[in-house]
Amino acid sequence: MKNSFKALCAGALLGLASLGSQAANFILVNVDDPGVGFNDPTPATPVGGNYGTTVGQQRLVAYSRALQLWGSILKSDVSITVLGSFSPLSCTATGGTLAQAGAWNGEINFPGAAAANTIYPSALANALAGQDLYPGTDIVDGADIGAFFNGSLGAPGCIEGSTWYYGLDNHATGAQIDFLNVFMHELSHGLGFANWVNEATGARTAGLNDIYMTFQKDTVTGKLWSNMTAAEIKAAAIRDGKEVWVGPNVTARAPLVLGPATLLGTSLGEKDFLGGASFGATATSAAFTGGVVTGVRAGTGDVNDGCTALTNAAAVAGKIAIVRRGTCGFAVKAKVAQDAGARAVIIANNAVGGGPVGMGGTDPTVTIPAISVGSDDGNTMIAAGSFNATGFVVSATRKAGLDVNGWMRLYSPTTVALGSTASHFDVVAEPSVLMEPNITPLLAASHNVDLTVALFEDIGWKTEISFAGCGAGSGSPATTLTGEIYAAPLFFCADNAKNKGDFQSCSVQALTSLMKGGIISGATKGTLGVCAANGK
Ligand SMILES: [Ca+2]
Ligand SMILES: [Ca+2]
Ligand SMILES: [Zn+2]
Repeated sequence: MKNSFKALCAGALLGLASLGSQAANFILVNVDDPGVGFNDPTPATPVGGNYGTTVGQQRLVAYSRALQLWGSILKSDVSITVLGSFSPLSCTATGGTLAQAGAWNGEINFPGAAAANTIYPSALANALAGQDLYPGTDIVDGADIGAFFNGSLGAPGCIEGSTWYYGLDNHATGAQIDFLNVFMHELSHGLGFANWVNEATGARTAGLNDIYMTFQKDTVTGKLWSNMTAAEIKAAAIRDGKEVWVGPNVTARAPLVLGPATLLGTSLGEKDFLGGASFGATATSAAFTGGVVTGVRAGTGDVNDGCTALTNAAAVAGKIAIVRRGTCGFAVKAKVAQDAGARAVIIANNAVGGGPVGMGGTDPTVTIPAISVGSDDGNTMIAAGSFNATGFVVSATRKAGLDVNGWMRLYSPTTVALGSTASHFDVVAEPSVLMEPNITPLLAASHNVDLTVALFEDIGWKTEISFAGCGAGSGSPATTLTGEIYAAPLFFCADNAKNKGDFQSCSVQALTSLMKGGIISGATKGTLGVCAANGK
């Protein structure tokens, strides 16, 4: 089919399991060989609501829960086919691949497409078109998503000391990696939380835009990625802090999910900063409270680069110095500032539009603390010559993860991380969200997917509560504005109930507490109550 694009390469089809009725019905295609992965017969003790008694069963149960959860949220009349595996992936004793997942096929110019000549992941394209646009030569070829997990994790020679936690309650401890959180994250990539661009080259898949990139904006040029050349995309992809998501749903809901940003207070306004330099003392708020003076050196070039002795040491002494990145190492600049008598140093990025950067380098003789600021802020601060800093302040106006315009930042490290760059929210989001590049300890995707649903709605997904037994089309939202999954308590009840009566009383209790907590309305409680009465 000429409008279809293969995104991943296929494995062999060995088994098929259907996962029952949801608004969006997911079909898991188990591509593991007998005896490994999903078929691993090693005995296991039931844990955290996962009743499986073999490693393979527990993998299947946890995998299925993630499909149920997304199935209870997303609306589609077309089954979503997921190729799943727990076979070994590449790894060493200390690191390696936890999972690989993404869209398996893409579609353009189908009935219901909002944008022309724009690639949609096939799960979303099928949902919008109301039909399977590419049945394929077989179920593997025509699948929508591939999600492959590293079944060797924790074995000798493979990320030793870690294990998967297959409980359904997000209670992983210590070195356990919470599989449900990881899979909820990976499945999101396959459902559309990813662009189809190679950020190392700027090249598009088949030379076409994709729906995700139509919401990605570079705030330095003011252009959407869909309006950029490959060279412009390549340059933008590494502008840390300057790549944002401009979809209306994420933009509206992010302030409800995120906490306040910690910024450097100054007489010139609040500024983004980054601490944690690999040299010098720990950066504290007290150390960055007081007068700041721009460092000046003799000679040509950027006289504010702090690479040789400062000529205004008398003004800098006892103050916080500010100098600019470039020509010499960060630790060199810190030492020059220290030698001039500075008690702390701010180093401004010199890359056009660049944000604060992590600062490496070693010099055990550096004893003053250092932080970095972005180039635009840095230029303003350096041009001022002197100003006042008021330490690290909890911003009254800015949320952690949003840029100065209130847009959600996308992950754009200064070195491209293929597969991670741009297709995640930025790590600066706090509390951390599901779609940051790293799975963090406080995530609870068993019942909350924070801003992921908002992004799905931005790219065109319809969402609607559904639960086995109540069918599709109840017309109620599937999550709260902060991403709490309405059906999640009912899944918990189903996990733990011995019989239908148990399930119903548990469900009524769960729904009542949601209503009393102001999470769902009385009307939604009624809708879900019908589902609950028919479930289990
Ligand atoms: Ca298909
Ligand atoms: Ca974070
Ligand atoms: Zn990811």
